[in-house]
Amino acid sequence: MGNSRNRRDFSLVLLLLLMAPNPGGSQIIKNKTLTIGGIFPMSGSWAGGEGCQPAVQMALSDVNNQTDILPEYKLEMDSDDSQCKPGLGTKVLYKLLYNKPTKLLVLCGCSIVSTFVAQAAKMWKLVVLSYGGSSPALSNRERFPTFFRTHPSGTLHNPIRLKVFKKFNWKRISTIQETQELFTSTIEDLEKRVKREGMDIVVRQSFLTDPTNAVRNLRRQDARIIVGVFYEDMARRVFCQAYKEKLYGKKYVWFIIGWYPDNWYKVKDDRHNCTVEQLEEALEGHFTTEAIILHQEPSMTEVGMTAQQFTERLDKMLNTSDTSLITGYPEAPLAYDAVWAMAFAFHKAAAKLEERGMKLEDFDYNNEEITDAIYSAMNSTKFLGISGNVAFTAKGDRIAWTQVEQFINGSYVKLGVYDAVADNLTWYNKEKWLGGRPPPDHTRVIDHLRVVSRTLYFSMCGLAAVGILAGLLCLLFNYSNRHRQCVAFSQPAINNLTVLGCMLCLGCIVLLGLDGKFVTEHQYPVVCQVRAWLLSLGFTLSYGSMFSKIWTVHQMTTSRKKDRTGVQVWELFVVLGMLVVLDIGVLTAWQVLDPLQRRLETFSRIQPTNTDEDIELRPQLELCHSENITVWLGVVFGYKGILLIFGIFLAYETRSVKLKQVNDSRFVGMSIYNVVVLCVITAPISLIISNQENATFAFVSLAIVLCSFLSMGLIFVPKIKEILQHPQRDGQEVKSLTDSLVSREEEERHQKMLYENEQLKKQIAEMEDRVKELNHKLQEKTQNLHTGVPVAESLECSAYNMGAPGSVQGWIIW
Ligand code: ABU
Repeated sequence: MGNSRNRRDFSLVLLLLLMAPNPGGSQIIKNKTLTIGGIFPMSGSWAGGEGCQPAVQMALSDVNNQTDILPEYKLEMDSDDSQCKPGLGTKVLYKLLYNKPTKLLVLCGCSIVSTFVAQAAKMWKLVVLSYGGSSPALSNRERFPTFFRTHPSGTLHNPIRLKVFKKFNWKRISTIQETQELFTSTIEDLEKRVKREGMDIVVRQSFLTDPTNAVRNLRRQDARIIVGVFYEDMARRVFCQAYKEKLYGKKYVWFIIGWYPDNWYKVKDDRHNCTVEQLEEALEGHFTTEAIILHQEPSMTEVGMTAQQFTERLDKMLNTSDTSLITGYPEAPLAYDAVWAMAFAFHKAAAKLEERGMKLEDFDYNNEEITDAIYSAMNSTKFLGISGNVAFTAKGDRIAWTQVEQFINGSYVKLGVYDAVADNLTWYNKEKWLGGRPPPDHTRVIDHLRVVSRTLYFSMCGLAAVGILAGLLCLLFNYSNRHRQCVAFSQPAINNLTVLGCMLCLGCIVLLGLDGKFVTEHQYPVVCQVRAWLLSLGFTLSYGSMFSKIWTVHQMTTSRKKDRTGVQVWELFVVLGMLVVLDIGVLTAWQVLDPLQRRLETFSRIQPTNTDEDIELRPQLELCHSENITVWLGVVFGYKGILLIFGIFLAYETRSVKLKQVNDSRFVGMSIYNVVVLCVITAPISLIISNQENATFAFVSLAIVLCSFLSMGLIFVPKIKEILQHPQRDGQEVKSLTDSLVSREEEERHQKMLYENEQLKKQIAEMEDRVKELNHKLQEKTQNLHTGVPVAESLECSAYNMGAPGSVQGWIIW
């Protein structure tokens, strides 16, 4: 308490002294010199020396002009350029250490140099004060025991970033960083904080020298809210790549470090190939976060100047019209205050040392007491400087407010300030969004159920309805013409079952197109099961009845039973019944053991074409599925396939059979051909295209419609035609349909008899020729009787030549 009052009194006195005019502008005589070392990055990743070195010079001159601060001592500085390279920075440190005079403290900037310098300096008991070291890693007292900085730590940006994320409800954050301890530790701190708030770092990318792949990966991984931490030179390359990858615009929000000079992207840089306009386009709308490092009030500070006066003096020193291109210009107040902090600390330490009979100039890199005195004086230093309230935490860190700005139309607009100590964010509501509103933190993925097109569905239902109606008419026709021979001899009961089967299959078309548009998730499994039953039983009834007919015809024509007289109807029903029982058995087992369920198949996301909203559609398709569906389909397709193959064989075998009792067997055979061909095409193709809802539905429905129409047509159209052509005929029907039993065997016998007949005719013709010849010879003999040739001898020869007595030839001759 007393300590803090002392500090306040000290500051007040100091302020009054500083503000008091130097009487008569008299020459201030300070006869002793204290030398400090200065390491300035004049080029490289952060060329902050450009803006900070003049500020340091200004501060040294201002301190030296004060009689009450270090009245005996004049501060001098030996400095060199580190190019923001740790190796060169260390070399400069050694040069400072090994060259006289002894340095009492080292001022440095740029985190990567500060880290090396601060780590080495402890060996020389040297206090290091950084005006431009933001690395959170520097807040490690064990590693850097003599380190202080006026530059706030990079982690100071994270609380305000978090506030903004929360404000706009962003929970999925992506990061991209240059691989430097400074940035890695900033991102690690951000990750911890983000997790604590229930958010997530979803993408983390880093790069060493080339950001191309890291930026590309951000795009690939759908990064939207991107925190980028890198030096200014890399920032230009990152945004050039972001421009090329189109990782900017209304869907993206970039958060970058705010300590670059305002026109940092306009600096000529050969390491990227984007124009300033392109960079400006990519940068539009990005956010920056930074510590507030310029006193915000117009009031006088404790270093005898207002912030405004400081800026004017610095601008004059820099002698440039555009300070927005000078790196280190924003940090210049930190450099200026660093010198003042050092001066106050030396002043305090000198007084303390004097009590112990020691002096600051006694320092020789071994004297721990002097280092401790400077260290504790620095620790307790507190004043209102150009950069605001200067004070150091136990870790040597600077405490400061932070601000967030947005790049709107080519310039930075302050959106809000955050006081981390009071946890208070003041927001000015000046943000602008390229899309008119804050973008979401990820692409909104909307599940999109792929359903059968309504037009297709209702068209197929219409066709199915026509088919069912046609089936009903066929049933009616069968009933009303049951006494006509062409109907009565066609096994009308079996034909009715064929029609019924076709109607069931046609009805199934309605169920095939029932999807999420019409039924709920819970109703869908029922639809699946009813579909399976209807289609399977419909097929068995229609095809099975045709099969049983053709089977019976085949049995009839190949039967060896002599007493077989006609078709037994019960035989037809037995065959069909067996098939139906088999079907019911398999379907029941399937239903009980492994019932069909609704399964959603998900496809790769697609971009909707009719909206420019940041959404993607995830297509999903409802499918009927059961655990062992392949086994069940194998069983069902297996026995139905065997039935189809067997059916086609029987149809071929009985292709020319005309059976009175089954007068339409040849049409049934043709119908079987059709069904087999359509099933053989449809079954595998529908399995292959099962993820194309419209194509599958159209294909299967058309196959059902074709099978049903052809089957009913082939069975009923000839009968209808016959009845229409001969409406009055009763009991006599078309010959082609009702011929008597003629089997292929009979046909063969008939052919054989014809052949034998031909052979006999030939033999008869030969015999007749022979008879003619003999008659001719006889006539000659008769004439010879009158000329003296013996008749008996002549007859004997002829008889011998004609064959044995009693043979056909012989019989004909005689
Ligand atoms: N504001 C500049 C910080 C530079 C650095 O930490 O290296």
